[in-house]
Amino acid sequence: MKTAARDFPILSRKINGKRLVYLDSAATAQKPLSVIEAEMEFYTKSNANVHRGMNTLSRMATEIYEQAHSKTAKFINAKGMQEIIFTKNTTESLNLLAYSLGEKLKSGDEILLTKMEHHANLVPWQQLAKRKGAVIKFADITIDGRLDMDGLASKAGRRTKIIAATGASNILGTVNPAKEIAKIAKDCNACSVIDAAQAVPHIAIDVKRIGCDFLAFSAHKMLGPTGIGVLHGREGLLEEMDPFLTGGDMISSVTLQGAEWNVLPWKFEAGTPNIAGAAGFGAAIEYLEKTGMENVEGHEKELLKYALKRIGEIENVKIYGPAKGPRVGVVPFNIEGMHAHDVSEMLDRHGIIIRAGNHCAQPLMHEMGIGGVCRASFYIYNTKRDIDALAIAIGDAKKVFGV
Ligand code: C6P
Repeated sequence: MKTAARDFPILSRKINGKRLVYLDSAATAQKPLSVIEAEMEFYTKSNANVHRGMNTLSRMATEIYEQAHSKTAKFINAKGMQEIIFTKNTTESLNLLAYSLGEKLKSGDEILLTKMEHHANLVPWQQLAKRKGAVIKFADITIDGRLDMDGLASKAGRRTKIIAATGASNILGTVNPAKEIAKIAKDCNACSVIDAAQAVPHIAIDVKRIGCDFLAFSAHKMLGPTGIGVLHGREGLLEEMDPFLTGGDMISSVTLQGAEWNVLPWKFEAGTPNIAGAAGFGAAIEYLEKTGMENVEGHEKELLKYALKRIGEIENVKIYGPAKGPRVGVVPFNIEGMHAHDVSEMLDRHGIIIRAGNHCAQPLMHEMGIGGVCRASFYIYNTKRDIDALAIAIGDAKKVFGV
């Protein structure tokens, strides 16, 4: 992708005397200058609290903050900013749901998840099930790393109240059929929740087309700042839910006896939010829109194809994940005879940043029968040259370890 790498200042630095090759965007993406500058501009020109003062600065801050909501709504084709709640990250968005949506669950109700979930879309539901006496069921994964959709459909039934699934796996890269999952939920009157932390940054997402009830994602994985995340929810459902956090700004009136809630989305945004983060997030969305999500997707597809071939050719390297079907730019692999952490450390010596371990998805590791895995993940600033560097460094690591 022509534009990308030079827009990202960090990519011109060296690591251990070598060119930085950043292959860990699934953990967090690097930031273009426009995002860094948007945060700086907010602090240098408009810093004030939002929704709190009839003064010029507060009005400017409020406008920037609200515009970021509108840009997000447009980016995923939501009805409007009333359906966009800013949180700290995907994890907080899913916890919000497990409390606010989960409140209506009763003993014996069922929550349907999958065996490829990140802990963020598993532990909050486990806690909810404990509080309410609900039952959690899991859809299986096929041998080639896809969701067993027939199994998922057969496990959904009269008692199912929530179906929560990842839009794209952070380890396998598998893109799940969110529209079909939402339809299965709708057919049994359950709410659908899509953990789109690894989907929104990489593929064009249209919540109206998918038809899901809720969608969660993080700004930091899509070129934006850390500390800001999104929960998209259907307006009618958000109206029915009580807030998870309470306090300032989320109320319309308060007496000593009680309180009335503010309108959406502010009802779910208690306290001073991450305003500078929202300014940066708005700039990140603008950057992705200018690039075009179809180009982001196309670029990653090409890199993925190249990486699967290039890394797949190396002897004693096992690559995981589906051989066919939609998949984001994530390559999980292990080198026979080497611990994933050792591989990661050896690659670091070459200036190559990957992630190794269980990637916050221990049950999936268990399903795959492995303790950990190396993961190279791509984004718009990566090139085939980065993959060549990875392949050479893997070869070198094997030599050093004699495997
Ligand atoms: N996965 C990874 O290296 P937060 O940390 O709240 O922004 O995102 C949580 C999360 C939820 N769902 C999926 C599918 C994810 O991949 C992540 C974050 C990172 O894989 C950090 S553990």
